[in-house]
Order: sequence, then C-alpha cells, then structure tokens
Amino acid sequence: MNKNKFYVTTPIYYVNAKPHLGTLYSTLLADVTARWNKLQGKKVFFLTGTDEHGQKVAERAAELGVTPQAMADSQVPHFQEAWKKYELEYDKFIRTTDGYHKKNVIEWIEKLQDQGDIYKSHYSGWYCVPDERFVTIASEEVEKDESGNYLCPQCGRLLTEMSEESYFFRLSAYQDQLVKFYEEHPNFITPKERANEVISFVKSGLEDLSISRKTVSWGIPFPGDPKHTVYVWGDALNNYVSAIKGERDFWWPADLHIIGKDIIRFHAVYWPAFLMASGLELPKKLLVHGYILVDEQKMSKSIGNVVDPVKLADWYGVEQVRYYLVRQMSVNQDGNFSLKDLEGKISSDLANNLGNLLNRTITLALNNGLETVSPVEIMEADGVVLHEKCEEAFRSYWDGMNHYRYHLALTDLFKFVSEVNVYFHAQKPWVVAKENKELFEEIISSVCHSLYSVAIMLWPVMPKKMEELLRCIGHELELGANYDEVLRKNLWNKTFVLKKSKESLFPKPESRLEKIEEKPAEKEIGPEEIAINDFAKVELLVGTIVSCDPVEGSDKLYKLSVDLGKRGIRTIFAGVAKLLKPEELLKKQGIFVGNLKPRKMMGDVSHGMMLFAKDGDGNFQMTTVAGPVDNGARLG
Ligand code: ME8
Repeated sequence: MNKNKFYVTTPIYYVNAKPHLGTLYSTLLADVTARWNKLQGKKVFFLTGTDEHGQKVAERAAELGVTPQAMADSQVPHFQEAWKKYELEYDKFIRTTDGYHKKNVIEWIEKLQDQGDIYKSHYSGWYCVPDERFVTIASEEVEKDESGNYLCPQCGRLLTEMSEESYFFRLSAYQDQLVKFYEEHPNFITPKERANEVISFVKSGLEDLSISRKTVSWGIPFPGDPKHTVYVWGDALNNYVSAIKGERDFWWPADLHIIGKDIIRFHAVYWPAFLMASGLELPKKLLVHGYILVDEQKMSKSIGNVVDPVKLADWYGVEQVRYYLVRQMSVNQDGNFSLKDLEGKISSDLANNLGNLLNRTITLALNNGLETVSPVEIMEADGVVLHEKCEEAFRSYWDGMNHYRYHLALTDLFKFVSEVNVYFHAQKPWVVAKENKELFEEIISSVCHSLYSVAIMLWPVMPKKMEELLRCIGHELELGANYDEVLRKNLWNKTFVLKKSKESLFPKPESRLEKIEEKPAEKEIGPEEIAINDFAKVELLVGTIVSCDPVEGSDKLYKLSVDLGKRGIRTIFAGVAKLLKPEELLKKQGIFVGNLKPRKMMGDVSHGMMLFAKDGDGNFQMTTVAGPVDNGARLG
C-alpha cells in the first residue's frame, strides 16, 4: 500500500557533549530530506533526540559531580535550541529517559526472553567506553599504543578490560537471515561502497551480543534481573520504534535512517537483527555519511576544534551555513570544513550568482515601469532554450536529491543559475527595455520563471530565504501542493508581481578570517627565534611515497622510497610504524627535509627526514600539501 509517507531519523546524540558541526550535519540532512519529501506532497515524520544512558554518560556526569539525569536535563535544551536556530523542524525529540521509551525497551527484551533469544553467560573481553561497544581482540584489527595498551580500532582510544556476568542476545542465529536480506536489498545501504564492510563482517561469523551490563547502573533495569541494565545500544536503537509506538502501523518501517560512518555496524547489523527478532519489518534505507573534518582532522573536543554552530549562524546567517554544509560535504566521503570555503561559497553562489540575479531583475523591471509580468504566448528562441534548461535542471536535481547526492544536486542547480545569468546578460534587457517592451517583458518573465523553480528546489535547504525570494516575485510556497508535478511540467504560464525586498537576500559576508588570524598566539615555550637565512638553510621538499616497508628488527621504523622529482628516489626512514599503517602513507605526497646529513639506521642509510605532527590525542598525522604539486617542489 502506498501510504505516501516518509519517516526519517537521525542518530540520537549522547548528552556528554554539546551539539557541534558533526551532529548538526546529520540533523540538517534529515531536515533537508524531510522538507524535500514534504515538497512532493508526502506526510513526513522526522525524529531526532538524545541518547542518555550508559557508561560514557555516567562517567562524564561523575566527573562533573552531577547525576546523569541532571546532566542530561541540562544538555537537552542545548540541542533543542541549536536545532531550532537552524530551523530543523523535527516532529519529535525523543529522550531515552522518557517513560514510553523505557517501556518499549522492556517489552522488547521480554519478548526476546520469551522466545529464547536471550541467555545468561559471562562476558570477558574488551570494551570501548567512548563508542560504547564490545571489541573482540581476536577478530578485529586491534593495535597497541607505545605502552602496549589496546586501542579501539574504530576511534583509536584506549580499550577497557571487562569481565562480568551478562545476558546475551543470540545474534549468531540471525547471520544467514541478515546475509539473505543484504543480498535481496542491494540498496539498503547508501552509498553502496559502505555495504561491503558490513557484509564481510557478517559473513566472517557473528558472535552473540552482550545485551546487559552489570557494572553500569545508569540504564534501563533488565527485566527479571534488575542488577543488570540494558546495554546502551540495545536501549538506544529501539528509540526509532518507541517514538512512533501509537502509530506504528502507519509510520513503520522507517524510510531512512541517517547516520555517520562510525555507527554503521549498529545500524546495519544489530538493528536489523533486533527487528527480525521483534518480528518487525526492516528499515528501507540507511544513509551513511562521512565525517566533517576541520583542517583535515576529525572534530573532537580534545583537539579543541569543535566549531560552534551557534557562533557560525550568528556570523554568517543560519541558511547560508545550511547551504554551505549541504553543498560542500559530499555525503559519501569525509569533507573538510573551512571558514575560507564557507565565505567563498556564500559570496560566489549566494550573493553573486543568485542574490544579484534577483536584485538586478527586479530593479531593472521596476525602473522600467514593469511591476506585473504576464506570461508570454510565443517565446523567442533563447527563451525556449532557457525553458528547456530549466526542465533539465529539475530532472538532474530530482535525481541527485532522491539518490541522496545532495552536494551534486546543488552543484548542478547552481550551474543552472549561472546559465540564467548568462541569458540575462546576453539579452541586454537594459537596452531592450527602451526599444521593445514586449521582448523586455519576455526576458523578465523567463528569468522569473527560472527563479521560481530554483526557489522551490532550494526550499528544503534554505526555507526562509526561498520563501522571501518567492514573495519578491509575488508567489508563496504552499505545502501540500505537489511541486514534483509542478516542476516536472515546467509550465511557464505564471504571472509575477515584483516587489523589492527591504534587504538584499544574501548580503556579502563580512570576513571573519583576518579577525581569527590576528588573534595573538598563545605564549609557548619554544626554540629561540631564527633569522630568515637560518630557515633558508633547511631544504623542505615535497615527495611521493612510492613504497613503505617494515624494517626487520625494528617495530618503530618504516623504510620509505620517496620520489623527490629531480632529486631522485631516495630511501628515507620514518619512525611511525606503530602509529600509521603503510596504506596511510603510500602514494601520498609528504614533506621531507631534503638536505639532512645522511644517517645510518638499522644497517642502512636514511637520506632525509619525513615531517609529522602530533594531534591532541597523541596520534601522528603526516604533513602534506593541499593539492598535488610536482615531486621535488621546494617549500618556502
Ligand atoms: O553515536 N562529522 O551518538 P554521538 C559528521 N548515541 N558527523 C558527525 C561527526 C563528524 N565529525 N561527529 C559526530 C552516538 N557526527 C549514539 C547514536 S543512534 C541509535 C545512537 C554525527 O553523540 C554522526 O551522525 O556520538 C555520528 O554518527 C553521530 O554524530 C554520533 O553521535
């Protein structure tokens, strides 16, 4: 039955941190998707919320000297206010401490107990508290730090050893059913490349999953054994069903779960298995997005580069930031956030390309006494071409949006806006206005029809701005109308009543870059100052790592062959074998000291040195150039 509905969810966020650019991004994608579906006349349910139980939250609350409940209560408004500021119009904000959710989780466990899917045993192994997950040393690629401690393969932080009584969910019993499901639903995970890691994980053999914690008291008491609490992921994943419990028959299955790549296993393996055990249908799709990196690093509190979304909105405008995030980040990859790019995109796409087109068209028309623009009956050839391009623009936008390639959809749409600008300039309407009133009206009408379509297509991304744009040409957005059909038909039969907006739609952003750069550097104790000619003695070169091999007898060193262009291919040793995998270095361009005296190392000779930087978590990051340059290029 086609219910013409769309149920979209975000991860529910842990309350140990405030909202940041990463959590904003997931929630924004959900809002854009929700609005895109509303435009098509669908009934939409958009769910977000907070994940409040578990060890991580309990530990953070203890550090702060408050109860976990009090910490959650104080964090939730930060999320709600930030989402409101960003016009994220969710239908429900669920908290895992809500009574109806706890009841749903208890009923779920009881059902599993009744049908024999849960048994009591003992967990002894490793646990990652930041990720709230059990890590199997034997089957995962677990590395150790310099002191020999195990590190989480997912987040790189220290693992905790654990040994306690636990209830287990018979996950292994669902392995075949899961594999069959993935085979029958090849589009379950978007982008597709992410599906492979899931399928190979499941095929490699699933172990039963510990579903309770005895040493964590901050959680939902385990039915029948209140000394245990429900494992936080068993609790959290069920939120997607708890939230729509009363209307489950209508909304379930979810049409789209939006998640970051860090939590794919929970959503693509455990959650489907939990649902199979519950006898419920599986969600239709998972949209898995990459990380937002700031200056090429994952945002984290310890690195201190968590960009505050509220500050960004105050500086640049809410919808400008919305646009940038959706336009800049390619959903299927990690994407770099930078203020410079943000300012660039606002200037070029929004202020120059779209905003100016609107201003110039309206000003010119009104200055020439044209306020009400009537539809044209027979169009000139250039207008016909633009009309066709408008239809094409919708088709490719529709395709991009419906396949969750939002950034490509926006890139294409702005190409169309550029074409409208080209049309506008080529027609020279400021000359035509004096000579041929009819043709002048046609040009203005064609631009207005194009702007009308663009405004509707962009509405999911910049709702208020696009409503304002529509008002400037005498139209209003009517939710409930089927704009899919309107834009597909692309009938250029509208009348426009032009009105100058009080303020420009997209003012040029005031640059914040200098202000940030001018900030005095924190005083640090460091080496003495040197003169420029001292620096000139050091030859820093760009080179590509063509091979990277472990060195026998050393667990620290790699032997690299580095292509330094005119300086030839050199052997250079780097002491990062414990910290980086060869594939993290291979084929990449790095920065090398080229004129270091050759040094003997492990019976061989190193002809240079590779540069690395330590991040706030103590991991080494290689240094590189922002774009490809010739090997052997000198830095300075
Ligand atoms: O994992 N870039 O919550 P969480 C992009 N409570 N997205 C990012 C990001 C970044 N740098 N950092 C975080 C949890 N995210 C669980 C979820 S769901 C039943 C339970 C986003 O607060 C991304 O969506 O750690 C990621 O999956 C989510 O925040 C993790 O949020």
